[in-house]
Amino acid sequence: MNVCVIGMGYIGLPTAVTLASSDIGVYGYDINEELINRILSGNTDIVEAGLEEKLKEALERGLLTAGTELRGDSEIYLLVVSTSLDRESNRLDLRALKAATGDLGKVLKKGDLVIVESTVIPGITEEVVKPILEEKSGLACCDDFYLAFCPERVLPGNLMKELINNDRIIGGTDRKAAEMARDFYSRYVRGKLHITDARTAEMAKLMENTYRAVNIALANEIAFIAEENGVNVYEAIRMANNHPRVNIHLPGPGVGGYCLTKDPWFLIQDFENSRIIKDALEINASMPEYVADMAERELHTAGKDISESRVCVLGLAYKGNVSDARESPGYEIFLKLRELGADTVIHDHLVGEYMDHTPVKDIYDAAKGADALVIATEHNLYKELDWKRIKSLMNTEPIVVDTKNIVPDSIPGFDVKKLGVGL
Ligand code: SAJ
Repeated sequence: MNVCVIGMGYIGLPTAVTLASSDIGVYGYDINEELINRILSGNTDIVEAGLEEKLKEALERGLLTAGTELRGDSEIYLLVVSTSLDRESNRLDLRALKAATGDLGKVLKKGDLVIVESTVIPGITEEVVKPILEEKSGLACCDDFYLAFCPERVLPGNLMKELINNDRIIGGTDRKAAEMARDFYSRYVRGKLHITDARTAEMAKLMENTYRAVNIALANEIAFIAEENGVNVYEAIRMANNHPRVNIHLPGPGVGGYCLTKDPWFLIQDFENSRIIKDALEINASMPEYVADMAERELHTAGKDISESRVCVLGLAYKGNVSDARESPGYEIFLKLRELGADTVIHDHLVGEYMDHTPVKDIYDAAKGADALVIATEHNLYKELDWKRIKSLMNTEPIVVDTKNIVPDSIPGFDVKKLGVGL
């Protein structure tokens, strides 16, 4: 079996490496030459346990090769290019997927199986991918080649394990395509493989991430209510979640990452009457401003004006212990604090550069001279801080605003304010 992975990004590269680790020959294709060269030298920017060593091993064993030319010598083609959100229209941008599909159509052969893993709205596999492949190849779908949609569902931070252990939904454009895709995934996936049609699978993927985004919005709103009622939201959530059918998520500084910020928009892009999903997106988007205002209030209580204060945001990554800063709530908080006039610095030891901004790598350098620390990401590093040392570096009456509930409720010498914890 020889598989071609089209798009060697956040999902494509770990998938290619996982396939090679299962003794499947893989060719990784991407239009980005720099990325391909980095991969071929055994390096990656993606911080995921086991990824880099497995990449090196796959290259050494000759099971993984990669290039910027799409070849026609595979039997299975995975389309794993990123599908982005057009921020102007809040609609799915299909340009990358269409271009990759067009390239694939030119090399497609009789008997090949194409699997779309990129997140799309219902209908795209059958109404966009299929006609492009048929037109470019001159072949007929379901007769000459086979087409299925199978969304990736892996959690960044635990990617290498989830690629193998998670259940998969396989949406075939016909039964044969679904069965061929199931045979393929059964070569390396230990989770269950659920067969359905392509349109249902496309919709289910969007529903999964929307479920999570809406539930985080609910947790955020509950945090506001807890603050007003003098309740500790984390304790209240712990209690409520004792109920066998309740699973309240955690509040936070906003929802980041490449998935939960865009998939709910895809789901409602042609559904004007959305109420709950739209509101949830708004609540989540308002959180960075809410957190910046919290910091301003706490500084004010300590007799300090934010425009004369230095505030250090801890965490540029969109969530704990990952290097990915896309749609980072920490960055949004950083910008809001600047708007409020604060002298602002942002720390992250895992993120390189984001939006032309390079975070400070050393936590103790970042805290120097600060009046307030705002914790925006649950990096393990922030759970093990030497508070005595931090205090000695910061200004008088230092403040900690914790949006992730990771520091102690009280720290000697600090005024600690937690999101969702009322007095
Ligand atoms: N967050 C909260 N409260 C929570 C959980 C998360 O505020 O209770 C925040 C995080 O801090 C982060 C954002 O939400 O900013 C998203 O984090 P996440 O861990 O919920 O999810 P992602 O975006 O890293 O990955 C999601 C996963 N989807 C689901 O769990 C339904 C993953 O399985 C998908 O594969 C991935 O999206 C994707 O690629 O679609």
